[in-house]
Amino acid sequence: MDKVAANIVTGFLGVGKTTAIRHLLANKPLKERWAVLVNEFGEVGVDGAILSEQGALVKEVPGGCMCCVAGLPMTVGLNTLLAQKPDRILIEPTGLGHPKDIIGKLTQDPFDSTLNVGATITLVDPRCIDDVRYRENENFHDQIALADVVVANKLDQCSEAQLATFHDYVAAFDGEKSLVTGVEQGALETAWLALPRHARHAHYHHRSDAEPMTTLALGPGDTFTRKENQGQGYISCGWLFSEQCCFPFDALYGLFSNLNAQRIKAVVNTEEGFYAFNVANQVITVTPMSIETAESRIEVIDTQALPWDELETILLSFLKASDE
Ligand SMILES: Nc1nc2c(ncn2[C@@H]2O[C@H](COP(=O)(O)OP(=O)(O)OP(=O)(O)O)[C@@H](O)[C@H]2O)c(=O)[nH]1
Ligand SMILES: [Mg+2]
Repeated sequence: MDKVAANIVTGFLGVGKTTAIRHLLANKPLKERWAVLVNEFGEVGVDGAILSEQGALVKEVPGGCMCCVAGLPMTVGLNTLLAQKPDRILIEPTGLGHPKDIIGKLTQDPFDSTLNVGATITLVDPRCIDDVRYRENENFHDQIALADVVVANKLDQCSEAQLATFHDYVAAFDGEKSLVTGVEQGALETAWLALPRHARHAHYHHRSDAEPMTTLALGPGDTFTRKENQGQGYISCGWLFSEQCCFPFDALYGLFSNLNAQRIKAVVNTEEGFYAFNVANQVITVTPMSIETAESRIEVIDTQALPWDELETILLSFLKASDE
């Protein structure tokens, strides 16, 4: 049996992984079918909806690092995609995951007989390197250590000096890199996926602190449900709203713009249609989507617990106001 090409596209929370995978999907060879396995720290899973817009086969593993959540969601997700015989699988681990263990798991039994894992691409926001909170973060470090291709993203936001610091920082890592470069808007070239992978002897260790995975779902007649997650110094709260819920666009935009959270991601049914809302580095991006009916998903991530109840009251008040 031919092995299926696979690549990991990794990088810290909000660096632009999903944007980069969308770009790769838009530029893939026309004849090929590509699939995406997307893993999120938050419980509701927002990136899957964003990536599905690109017409790829998508499988989501929400609720924490996919090598940690028990119940084999990563194996189940990969097998579901492999059963559809794609030409390539792109894997987006959560920015708050364990890239070493994920690569280890993908390159050993049983996946080494079905997947041909190519270059691992790590995206980095050069502005983070001067910030000790990132530099001292084990995942941030591991993601660069394990990369074959290191790409500075968000070049539009960073200075020449920050870019020079990025190149010096990456050059100081042991081990060969196939390419170190920079882009805007995750504009990765598909040819980079075929660059050589340098074996790094990562070995998968099953984590004993694994939490069982449960998929967040609405009960019959429920308007919404919510779930929090916590780990690696981050806390998230995600809400899932029923298909009937419709939010006022301006009120939601105002709320997300003023909420002081490290990361907000949402795909929401608004009075103006479906929109993806994204906040990273205090900058909000809004993208119209072609979905017609779906549940609305909102995920907020920060290093501390935010007043989730208050936030929920505000979200529900928007629904009441739009009913009137
Ligand atoms: N200014 C600027 N914004 C960018 C660039 N690339 C991505 N973004 C924005 O950064 C935000 C996060 O992008 P995503 O692609 O969702 O990032 P991610 O790494 O998948 O995020 P998580 O999955 O939550 O870790 C979005 O608002 C993007 O529009 C860029 O080159 N420049
Ligand atoms: Mg993402």
